[in-house]
This record gives sequence, structure tokens and C-alpha cells, in this order.
Amino acid sequence: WQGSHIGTETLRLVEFTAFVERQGEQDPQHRFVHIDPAPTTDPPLEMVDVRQIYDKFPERGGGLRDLYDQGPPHAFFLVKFWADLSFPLPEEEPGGTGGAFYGVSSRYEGPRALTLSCTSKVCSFGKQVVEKLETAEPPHWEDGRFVFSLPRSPLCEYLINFIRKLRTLPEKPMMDSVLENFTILQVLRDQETQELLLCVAFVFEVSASERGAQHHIYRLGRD
Ligand code: G9O
Repeated sequence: WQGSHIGTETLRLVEFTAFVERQGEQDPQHRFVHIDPAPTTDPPLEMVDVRQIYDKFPERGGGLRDLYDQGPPHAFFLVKFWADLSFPLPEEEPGGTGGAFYGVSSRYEGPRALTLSCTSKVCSFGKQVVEKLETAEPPHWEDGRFVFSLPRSPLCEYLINFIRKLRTLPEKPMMDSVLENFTILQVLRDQETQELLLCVAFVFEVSASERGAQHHIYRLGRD
């Protein structure tokens, strides 16, 4: 598979955004990370050896090594995000979110009308700390392919607290050293057959504030 985007012949990621929204703000949505539709002119993705990141995720019992052993290998991708955490937050009471909404929206497309399930594992030091299973809205037919959406999924408490604590650190190197041990693994399957359609590993640094959110996509391989 030599594409320039996250996807196979069965399923392709079109858009992915994690954000916080505050009502009453002039610019109500701030995006921590986002992946926009890639122009088809982008060069093919570089490959990273999946063994280099085994220790960042659970390996066995449905972890990355097991998943990769089962394949298909062309469905595995790695995204390095430089997250934009530079946004103003209102006064917050301890344990509250100051009326802010933290969410993730994602969109996929493909040629088959299937029921798409998405499992997200949030990991700290390679161990799973939160797992979330979601089902995409029933797909709709648009411009010759089916479009699957998971709109405005609320971020879990763990992630909200993690982001808020991270923001209290005084310097980017300190945030980056915390983020070295923070990863997320998403697995997309056909819910009926349990066929693995996509597996995306996310790793993070914080963006230098003037640059905004950035990302780089790799495909995962093994010789
Ligand atoms: C520096 C941290 C940025 C955080 C970005 C979050 C990306 C979200 C990826 C989806 C996780 C969904 C799993 C979940 O528990 N949602 O609540």
C-alpha cells in the first residue's frame, strides 16, 4: 500500500480533530490536534518499524504486537502529533471544566456499507489506563462512497485532567517528557465480522506555540 494518507482499500481516515469548546468566546473552538483530508499529491508515507513502538502500548492480549501479528499489515499507521495546548481557559473550580466541552470528531470513508466500531486505548508507560468502545453513525452515501462519522465524542475524564495538568507545566521540554509516556491506540473494525480495518497509534509532543498543531503520518511495517 503506497498511499499518502491513513487508509486502505476498505477504509480511509478523512478527518480527525480533538478540541475544546467554550461558549461565549469569540473563537469558541480550539483544536489540540487535527488531521485534515490529505491532498492526493502528497508523497507516499515513510515507514516506521512497528517493533520500535511495541513498548509504548500493551503488546499482548489485544495489544499492538498481537494486532500486528494478526494483520493485515497495510492497515497499521503511526501519527506523531505536535499538540497545540496554547489556549486561554476560564477560571475553573477543582474537578470542573469551567463549562468547557472537550471532544473528538472523526470521519472515515470507504466502499462498503458496514457498521464501524472504534476502540481507543489510552496508555501511560505502555499500560492501558482507559478503553473506550464507540460505534460510528450509520454510514451515508456521498459522492460514490460511504461516509462514517463519529462526531463530538466527549473526551473521557482521564484525558481532560491529563490535558489540564499538562498545561500547568512551565516549559515545553517538561511537557514533552511527560508525553513520551503517553500514547493512544485506535482500532477500527467491521462490527459484524470483527475484521480489522485500520489501526492507528498516536504519539505526542507539544507544539511550539506559534506553530499551532502539526502532525506527521507514517505507515507501520516489519521486515
Ligand atoms: C497532548 C494531549 C492531546 C490530547 C489529544 C487527544 C486525542 C484524542 C484521541 C481519541 C481518544 C478517544 C478516547 C477517549 O477516551 N475519549 O474520551
